[in-house]
Amino acid sequence: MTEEYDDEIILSELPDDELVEQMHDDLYDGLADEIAEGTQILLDRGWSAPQVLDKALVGGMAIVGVDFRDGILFVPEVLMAANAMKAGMAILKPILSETGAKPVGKMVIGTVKGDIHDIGKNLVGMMMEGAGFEVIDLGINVDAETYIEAIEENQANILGMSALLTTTMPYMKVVIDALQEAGIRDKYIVLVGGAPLNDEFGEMIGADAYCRDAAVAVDVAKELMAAAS
Ligand code: B1M
Repeated sequence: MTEEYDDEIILSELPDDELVEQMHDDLYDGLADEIAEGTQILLDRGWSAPQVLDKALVGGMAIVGVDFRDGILFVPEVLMAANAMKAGMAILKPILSETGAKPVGKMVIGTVKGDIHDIGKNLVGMMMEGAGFEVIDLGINVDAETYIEAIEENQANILGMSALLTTTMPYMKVVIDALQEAGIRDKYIVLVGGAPLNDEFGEMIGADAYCRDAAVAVDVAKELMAAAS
């Protein structure tokens, strides 16, 4: 064994708090295999999937976000970090989306036109599935026509839109206006989310609710479904 291997960090030997810190570093460095390994270790130690997601993955991505904003990290590095985050999410997905119950409703979700950020949207989809909703994910860069076709064809109850850029969030209003013009706005619950949004924006564009995070999206979806029935 060479010297360099002597220094190798064995993730499974770290106590929980150091492992989480190491995972933040590994996410920052875009190390997908290590993130997958760390995620599995925490689950094996009895952490719940939402705990791992929140503390190890979302917490790590928040650090990446700050350094991206400050010009310390650039798009290629952030893409690597996003891929590493997805490796962890792939392990959590079956747990977060597992449900024995029959679907409580249908949601069509997508990231709006011009925007390719999909991590938050994917998370919302997983959590909604976990809460018993059937989720039809349209992916990224979705235009109004595609959203409308999908909700109508699938007879969905909820339309979910995600936007992470201040330049793409106004497109949500374009979609809602298109629903109005087609005379079908009141048939659907429209939920919006994404880091640059807030309650006022949601209200201003005519959405039924702005959802701060995936857990809120689930709660609000359930509440509004119950109120509509
Ligand atoms: Co981008 N990016 N990015 N980026 N990126 C942000 C958003 C930014 C805030 C970074 C920064 O400057 N600090 C900034 C936006 C600034 C602004 O508009 N004010 C930014 C920028 C500028 C850009 C580019 C323009 C950079 C460039 O090219 N120069 C470019 C745009 C590309 C495009 O979309 N056209 C770009 C590109 C990228 C990557 C491709 C490198 C990568 C995306 C990879 C991917 O998604 N597959 C990326 C990433 C990773 C980020 C940050 C670092 C992290 C986003 C993320 O995944 N967060 C981000 C910084 C940040 O947000 N702090 C940033 C983790 C995720 C779990 O949180 O997405 O907020 P979030 O989702 C949450 C809630 O918001 C909510 O629930 C989720 C889970 O709890 N939610 C919903 C989200 N969607 C919802 C939908 C709902 C309900 C709730 O529907 C009902």
